[in-house]
Amino acid sequence: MTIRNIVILTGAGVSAESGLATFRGPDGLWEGHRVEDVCTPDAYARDPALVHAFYDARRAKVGSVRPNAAHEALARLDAEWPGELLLVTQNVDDLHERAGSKRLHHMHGELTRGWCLACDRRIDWSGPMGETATCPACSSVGQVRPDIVWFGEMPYDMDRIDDALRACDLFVSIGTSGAVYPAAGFVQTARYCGARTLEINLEPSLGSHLFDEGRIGPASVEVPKWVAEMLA
Ligand code: BJW
Repeated sequence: MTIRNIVILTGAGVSAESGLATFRGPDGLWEGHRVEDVCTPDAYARDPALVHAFYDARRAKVGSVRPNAAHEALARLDAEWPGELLLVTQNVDDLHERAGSKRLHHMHGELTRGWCLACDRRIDWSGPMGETATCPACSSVGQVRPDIVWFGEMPYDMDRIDDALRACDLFVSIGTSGAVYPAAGFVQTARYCGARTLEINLEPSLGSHLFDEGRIGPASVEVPKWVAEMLA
């Protein structure tokens, strides 16, 4: 089968070796809270200080880490692959773009963006946000929340992702547990439309039986190997 169009999905595992905690691993709790208890609109309405503290801490941590060999290899594939390619990340860190990826979509939002609930604008954000942030666009105070897709909210640009999945010849899932939808269902869409499917993970994910091929190992080793094969 000739491969021209590729869709790649990444999850927290691709950034783990840069030093960012995954959500559902042994280090997956944040100060005793499960991600499902912090990353919801209800949790934000109930305790905005807690949710801001979670994201302020993660924004600070991301600023202190660097892309690893997996991010770099995916950026190389983006630069050198002659066909269509879309890298869809569930991650809210900016390590893919810092490595150089261009054809990139953050389906769960970005730590470096805020969303003003008063004027509905998305704005670049660095440093802490907290409960009393002033919107640089409309000057409202205390109305800016992290521009992150929480449980029960619609991930960004699903139509674009769906079109890419339906047109791809190869779907590759890297470092994601397959616990969160709609991302966990991408493999089924791609398969249904005739794509070959590959999973790269430290251990088989919940949906590993849906993939044609699984490569078990750290992303920093397995992704550069796979990219080298694709570009050979
Ligand atoms: C390595 C590695 C190394 C480690 N090398 N690998 C019941 C059934 C089905 C669905 C639902 C349901 N009830 C509710 C839903 C829907 C809900 C959902 O899926 N809930 C589940 C808990 C069941 N989903 C939603 O609400 C979503 N919205 C939605 O569905 O809208 C309606 C809709 C309808 C139709 C079409 C489209 C939409 C929104 C989901 C928002 C998720 N948000 C979060 C938090 C915000 C972002 C943030 O703060 O960072 O996103 S949750 C959290 O999980 C985060 C992640 O992006 C996401 C996925 O986690 P990920 O990346 O897979 O991390 P882990 O930790 O789970 O796994 C890490 C993996 O890496 C592991 O496999 C390791 O082995 C591996 N690994 N080191 C390679 N070195």
